Amino acid sequence: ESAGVALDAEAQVSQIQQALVNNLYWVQGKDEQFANAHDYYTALAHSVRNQLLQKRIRTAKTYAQERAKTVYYMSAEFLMGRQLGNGLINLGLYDTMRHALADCGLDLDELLEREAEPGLGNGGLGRLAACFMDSLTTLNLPAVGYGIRYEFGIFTQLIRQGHQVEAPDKWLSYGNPWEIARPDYRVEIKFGGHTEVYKKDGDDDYQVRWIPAQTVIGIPHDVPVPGYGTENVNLLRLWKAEAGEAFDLDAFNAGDYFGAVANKMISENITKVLYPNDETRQGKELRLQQQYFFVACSLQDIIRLHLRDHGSLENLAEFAAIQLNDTHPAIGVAELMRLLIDEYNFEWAAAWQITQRTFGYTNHTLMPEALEKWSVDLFGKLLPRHLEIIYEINHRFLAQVKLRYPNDPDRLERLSLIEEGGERRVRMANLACVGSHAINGVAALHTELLKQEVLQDFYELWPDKFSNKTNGITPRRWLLQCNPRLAQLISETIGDSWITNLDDLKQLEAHLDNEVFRHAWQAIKQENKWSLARYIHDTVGIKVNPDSMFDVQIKRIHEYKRQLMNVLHVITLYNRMVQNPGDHVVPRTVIFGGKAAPGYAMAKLVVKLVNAVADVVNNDPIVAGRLKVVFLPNYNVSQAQRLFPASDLSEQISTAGMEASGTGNMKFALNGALTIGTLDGANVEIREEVGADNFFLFGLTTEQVAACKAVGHNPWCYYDTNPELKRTLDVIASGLFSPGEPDLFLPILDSLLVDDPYMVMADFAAYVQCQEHVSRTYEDRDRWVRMAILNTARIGKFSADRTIADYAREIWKVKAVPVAGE
Ligand code: 26W
Repeated sequence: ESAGVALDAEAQVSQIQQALVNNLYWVQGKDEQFANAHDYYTALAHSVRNQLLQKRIRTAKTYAQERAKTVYYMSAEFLMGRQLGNGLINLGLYDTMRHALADCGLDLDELLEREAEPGLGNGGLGRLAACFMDSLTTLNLPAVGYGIRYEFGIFTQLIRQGHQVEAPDKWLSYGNPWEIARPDYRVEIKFGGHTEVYKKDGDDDYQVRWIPAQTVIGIPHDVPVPGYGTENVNLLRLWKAEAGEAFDLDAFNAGDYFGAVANKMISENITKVLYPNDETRQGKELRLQQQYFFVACSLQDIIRLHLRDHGSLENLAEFAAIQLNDTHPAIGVAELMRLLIDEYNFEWAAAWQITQRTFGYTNHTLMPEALEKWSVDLFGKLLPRHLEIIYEINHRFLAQVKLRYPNDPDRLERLSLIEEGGERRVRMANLACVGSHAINGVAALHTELLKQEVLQDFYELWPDKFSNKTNGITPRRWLLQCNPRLAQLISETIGDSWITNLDDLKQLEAHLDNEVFRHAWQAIKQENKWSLARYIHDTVGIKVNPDSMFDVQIKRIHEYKRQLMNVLHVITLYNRMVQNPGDHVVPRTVIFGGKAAPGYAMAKLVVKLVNAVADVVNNDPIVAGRLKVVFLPNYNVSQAQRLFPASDLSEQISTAGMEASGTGNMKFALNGALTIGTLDGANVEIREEVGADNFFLFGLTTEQVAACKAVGHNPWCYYDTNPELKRTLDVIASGLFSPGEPDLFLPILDSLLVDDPYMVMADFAAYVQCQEHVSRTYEDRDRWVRMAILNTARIGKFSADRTIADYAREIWKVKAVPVAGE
């Protein structure tokens, strides 16, 4: 029996090696003599991809046979992270592969590093979509993720003289082994032109038709999405825009060959680059084109598949659940109506019922400036038929509202899909609410605030449409893959069921009093910190002390996330050392990572401030290595996978009521970091789960922030009454961090002292005091380790498997369709 297993394993290893050599030869066109690490990576990627495709083919057959209801997750962003390591883990091949490669003198870790990161998202929203795809497949739920194949993903962040500089992200330049283009499933997408009324032959009714001005082709690129320990493989289908077949025949015929080819670029621009704005809207025409393009492509694809399996669109909602990831795909509501009415001859009422039953809408932000609104003018030029349909939806909707609230013109104005007064604009959140049967927020607090504030009128109209679905993360990438040492210790201690049933981590609590276990836990954190220290040294040349507390804030740079408050704390610690060099301090390494939107001046200035403070603090002998500040350039998913396992302290310090959920907060806790945080987003629920004793809470609550603003927040009084805060701002004003540019940071000081919209001044004292408590706790290392273990043990709720199971049961009504093994 065991000899048979050993033989099988040996056979598997030699099979893997054979496949690798074959792919090297036939895919890369090289043999072992000329192959470099990248060739080996590509060959290996093809081996894994081939296995995934085999499973994908069987999955597609099973789903079609079973006529299964399918989830279509529409998202302008999918921040998938690297695929090779994840594919190996999900296929159960990771260890075998490592040995098979080592046998040929190859290092798996080195090959994994060769993969370009597919950065097709900005931050939380895109990464959530990626975690959801992993969980959908792991739960055997039939699903397709629909999105955009950006030729350039989120920009590469460089730091030059402490300033952020953006460079293009050429992630496709060495090819992409994970995608397969499907030109046979191409679709045509129209833009512009006008509409006209006509009479169909033999029909008394008038119909509308759209005479577009331009046609673009959408080519699907399929990426297989494996699940953990399952035969199922779902698809991520990303659309690339190309010019129409005879893209400009007239110009060709007129002899303008060059002009015709140049014209091609206009179409291809649509999927050229990801907009790098997070939470701020820019009413750019190209962005609306991107949104319509991928949604229209996806709806045609959904309809093609549905008609193939079910013959008629009458029952679309029974077999298709389309989820709108924020309002970016909300134009889908108007597009499905157009398809049903103009192309498939449905009556309005029937089309509307199908549409509403098919769509669900997830809101991801409370920030008013992030709510998408498109100028009616721009909208009508690009999508004239859709604008008509939106007006008709609005007309019928408001008539219904008027019946319910006969004398409430203000309410009508607020609910309208069209914002009046000034430039008229289409409100995409209102369109999404009206066109969906389910609306959800992404954390308990966020959903409550949606109901009470941003979407209050819709909540009063349809309370039953609303629900909460607290975000989650995939434990595969965010523990098993990124923290193999901790994953192994956990599996040795409680078994490996936690990988697909994260609540089982609770069993770790029984081992809390086991000293050997606690020491092993601490040793792993220490090793992870050593390896991060090496990475920091290699990337930015800073030597950090691995025995110091690793205090980490990694997320997009945004004023509401308050990286500034963190820097102010660092300056305060520095001031103390300068004033009282002999005082005892708990050594810290404060690590920042994150990108600022290229047009967001204040966020970019914060990046510069962090780097400037680092320059001073890291080089002052008085500090004597007790405080180090590190800004890691180009934070992305791959870097995150190094950071979470090595963190001691997780900074989740947004102004209460502003962070919808956060998901990094969950990744830290899962990897045994303790949180210092406000009562915001999912922090509230994390604290509930891990226990108040195991969470460092500080700061104003949402209600207190609102009350403070209502009476008129006066930041000056904090400056006047808190000498340490005064000193900290004075040091910035002195120019210590901006030699030769004394006014550089004035906009930051102005913002803090004039209106302080994010309540940094109001929360500062509480934050500093809480940080002192953190330091004292860290000194009692055994206590800290116990708290860390409890964080990991009690974080099970935040598995994306739980989140997806909730969506599946309560919104999508989809059931698992497991694919049988070979
Ligand atoms: C139109 C510009 C724009 C672009 C992106 C507006 C808004 C966005 C996203 C909705 C921003 C985003 O990523 N939101 C984050 O979503 C995460 C997943 O739900 C939450 O955990 C974060 O709190 C939220 O900021």
